Amino acid sequence: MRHATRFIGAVLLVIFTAACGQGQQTPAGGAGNEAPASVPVAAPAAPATPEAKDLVPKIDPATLPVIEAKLGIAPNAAPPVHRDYPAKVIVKVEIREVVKELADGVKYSFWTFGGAVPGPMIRVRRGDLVEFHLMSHPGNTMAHNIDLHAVTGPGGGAASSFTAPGHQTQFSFQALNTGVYIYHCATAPVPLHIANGMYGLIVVEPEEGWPGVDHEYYVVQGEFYTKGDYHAQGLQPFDAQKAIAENPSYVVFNGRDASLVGDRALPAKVGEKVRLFLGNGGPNLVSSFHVIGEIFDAVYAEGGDAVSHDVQTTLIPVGGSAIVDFTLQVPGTYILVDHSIFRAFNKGALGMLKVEGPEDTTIYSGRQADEVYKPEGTPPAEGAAPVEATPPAEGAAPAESAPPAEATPPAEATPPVEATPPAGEQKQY
Ligand SMILES: [Cu+2]
Repeated sequence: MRHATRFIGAVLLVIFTAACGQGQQTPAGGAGNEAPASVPVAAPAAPATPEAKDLVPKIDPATLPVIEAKLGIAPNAAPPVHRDYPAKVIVKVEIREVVKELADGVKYSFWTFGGAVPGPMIRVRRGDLVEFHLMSHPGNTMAHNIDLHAVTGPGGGAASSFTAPGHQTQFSFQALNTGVYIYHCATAPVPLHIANGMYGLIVVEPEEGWPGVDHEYYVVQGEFYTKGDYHAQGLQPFDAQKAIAENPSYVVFNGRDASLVGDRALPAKVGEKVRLFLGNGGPNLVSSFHVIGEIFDAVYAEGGDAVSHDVQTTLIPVGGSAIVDFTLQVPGTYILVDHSIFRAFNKGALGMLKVEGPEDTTIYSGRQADEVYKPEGTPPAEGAAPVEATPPAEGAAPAESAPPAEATPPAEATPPVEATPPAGEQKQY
């Protein structure tokens, strides 16, 4: 059996190598999907390169219905498009430079799309014509623009949208590709504009839409470089040296420490399906996005249309995205983290999803035992009183649902329930 597997593997390798070779013969600039007719194709059932999507049908802008975009304000996603025809979608976004809280007692001078970090979530349908209006509040001090990664065209719209304070600009683009795309300011110095919070997501739905879910949330990671350390109080200026060294004081979701914690946790119920539209504005750090205690049923990796199933942690590149879908079976508090874990517990990259509903003790039992463990041959400590297993204090939250305050050990660092031997085995000690 093992030999057979190896043999099949070798054959596949040969076919794959041959197929790649053919791909290299494709003239540059071609779609590369079809081998020349004269070249024999070794594996007709397995195309050498992925199929290209159908081209977006031509549109006549003059005949399109005109729709004002409904934007999503984080953590709420923009509503689904629910349309089976292309439209001209008007998007209006105002740039505002605002001083807001980055953490409790900590202020920062943000540059924003729409007054918040991230900027509003924009949602259109593949093939739509997007008419983009960028307004800059007269009180702003800097010129800004926008580079939308969903744009096919130079600069993603940056040059066409360069907008001085007290001005408004307009350009349009057709959304040719499905996916979840970051937008950001691209005015020099670009890193500073992004570091100050100028990013958000534009989602281009496939023509047929995505499967429906019960909740769609909008979460964008980004880091902030302040002169003071994490939680140093007062108005904190930007620290260029920390930014160049990629050593942020804060790594947060939705532009603020604890933006999804406590009363601001994302709500859901047992039995519901949740979809997260995830982005990473950076400016520097790739995110290893994980939800503690959940497995993603589906991940649209990098916001594209390739769907992976049964994923624990997904990478979100800077200037990139992902969609994750999962169903909730068990109530409790689920912790959203960047699994580069010091960021989660020491720099703010931590959020919560609070799930209410009935327990299912088959799927997850909760703690079944906590008894004294004394391996054979362990001498009793001199004069030590026998240690009784201490029941948790009444009213104390279980580790899984405890809000990880600074001094609280992280949920993952607590002795995992799985490590506790079943009660039957434990009795032999
Ligand atoms: Cu800017």
